[in-house]
Amino acid sequence: MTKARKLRELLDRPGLVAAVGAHDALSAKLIEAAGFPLVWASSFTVAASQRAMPDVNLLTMTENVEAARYIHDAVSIPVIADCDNGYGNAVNVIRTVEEYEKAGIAGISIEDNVFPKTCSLYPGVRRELASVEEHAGKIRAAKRAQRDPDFSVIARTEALIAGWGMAEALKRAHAYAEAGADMILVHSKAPTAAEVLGFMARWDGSKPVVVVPTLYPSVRFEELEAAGVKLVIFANQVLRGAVKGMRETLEVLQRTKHLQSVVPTIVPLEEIYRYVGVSEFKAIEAEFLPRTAGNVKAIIIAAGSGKSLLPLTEDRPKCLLDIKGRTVLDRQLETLRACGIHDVVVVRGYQKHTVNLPGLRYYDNDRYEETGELVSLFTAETELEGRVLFLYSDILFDPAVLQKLLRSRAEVAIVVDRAWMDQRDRLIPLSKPLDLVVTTNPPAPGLRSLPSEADDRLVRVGQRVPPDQATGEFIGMALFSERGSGLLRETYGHLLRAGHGALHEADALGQAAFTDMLQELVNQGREISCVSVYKGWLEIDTFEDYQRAWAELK
Ligand code: SPV
Ligand code: MG
Repeated sequence: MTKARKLRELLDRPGLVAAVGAHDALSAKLIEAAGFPLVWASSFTVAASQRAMPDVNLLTMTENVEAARYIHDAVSIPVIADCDNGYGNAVNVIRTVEEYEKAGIAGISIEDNVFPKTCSLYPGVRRELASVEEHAGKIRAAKRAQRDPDFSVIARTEALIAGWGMAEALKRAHAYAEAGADMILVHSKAPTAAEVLGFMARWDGSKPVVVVPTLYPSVRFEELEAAGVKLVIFANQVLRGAVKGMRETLEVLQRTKHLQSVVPTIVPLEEIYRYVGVSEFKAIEAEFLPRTAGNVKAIIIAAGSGKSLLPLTEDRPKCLLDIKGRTVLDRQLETLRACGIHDVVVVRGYQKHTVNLPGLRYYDNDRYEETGELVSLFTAETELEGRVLFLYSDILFDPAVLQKLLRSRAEVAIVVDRAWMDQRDRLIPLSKPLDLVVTTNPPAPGLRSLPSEADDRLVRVGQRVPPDQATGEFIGMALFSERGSGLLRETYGHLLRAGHGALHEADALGQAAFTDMLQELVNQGREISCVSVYKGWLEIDTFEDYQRAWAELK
């Protein structure tokens, strides 16, 4: 439905309608968000905010139509544009209608000021009105020029503003109604509503009436409605409120020179992000831009106490174990950065004060002793949005492993080491529990194979997967797309709401491992893509692992 049609339908309903003046696209969005059904693209506020100029026809039609187009583009509700006097005579009015219709504007208002005009509100300025004939001619020209029959033309009389009296106002209103105006705007600078209410008492009702009570703000909506007014315009209050907000913020900033001092009185950045559509922008990026790691955030789960490595971990978590002068965490960060990931979150717990490298964001799971990885991950729940790389804090990996994972377009993808399949006979019985997986299309075992064309999906994962059935080992690295992160949050939310019962291999949700969540996603019918690698990583979980890392790493 066109906005011109929407405006017609809005005004066809019984009762008074309120439109609010916008000075730009953002203020228009706020007006819509506040629940108003109609925007007034005000000449007064556009001139004031965009050019800091008086409302006296200094802005050209082109400047005004551009401002109105931006306002229209930002909202789904209709916009009535204030076109002053039509920027000249009837010839100019015709082009004005053409341009505003092309811009998507639902209706325009044209006032019977001469060109150049003077704002109706300014006290003590010269006022001249166009003749009735001239203005009626402009209204006829406007009505003939419009292409869309639903487009509305409001004829505005300044007779009361100019002090020409009620009889003149009524005479002009009738003439403009006869010329084809869809509505009559009767403007008044009287300090009370008495003047416009007097107009309404004498008006024959042949066309709906519009008022702008800026200078008689005490009038109530119900009073105007009872008098039969159809449209009331709150023309400039949003701009005036914004100026007060800006001025107060500036006063505090000037006094304190400290940003924190204004934080309580300004909107959070996220609110601006919402109005300008940052999440829509991110979705477009994710769908259409080539995949890079630039927008991936890594979340490293480093809360656990690492008991299997005592006494090495007496005073530090596993991620701070030193291997030839650099910690596991240093080495992970180096690999992440080499792969283009610079946004890193660490969930700490055990010996949390020791994990404090600069440039990372930290979340603390202080209940690390009694809770599992999933609780640690959700300690950083607010970070679980966009593309997220999940990482155990005790693995070291070749950049090629991560690069392969980053190419995945799946909602959820995990890295699976296939070396397991060739080694399993040697490894069974297991010397320690491993996160084993069963997948749909594992590569053929034995020497040499090409990756399968078919996508390999996770079927089972966890430490209780029978080793003789396992087709690989989960290395502790997973990638969630924007939708995948949302899915993870939703699923966890459902599990929390459903109570804290067992989750797969865990006796309770609070103790669940990350693999229990992967299994839950699979069981709910979600596809988890398995990215195959062949070795290329180490885990530092036991003393033997640690010795091996010392031996292998430079
Ligand atoms: C405007 O908002 O630009 C108007 C209303 O035309 S007034 O400023 O009262 O003239
Ligand atoms: Mg105006």
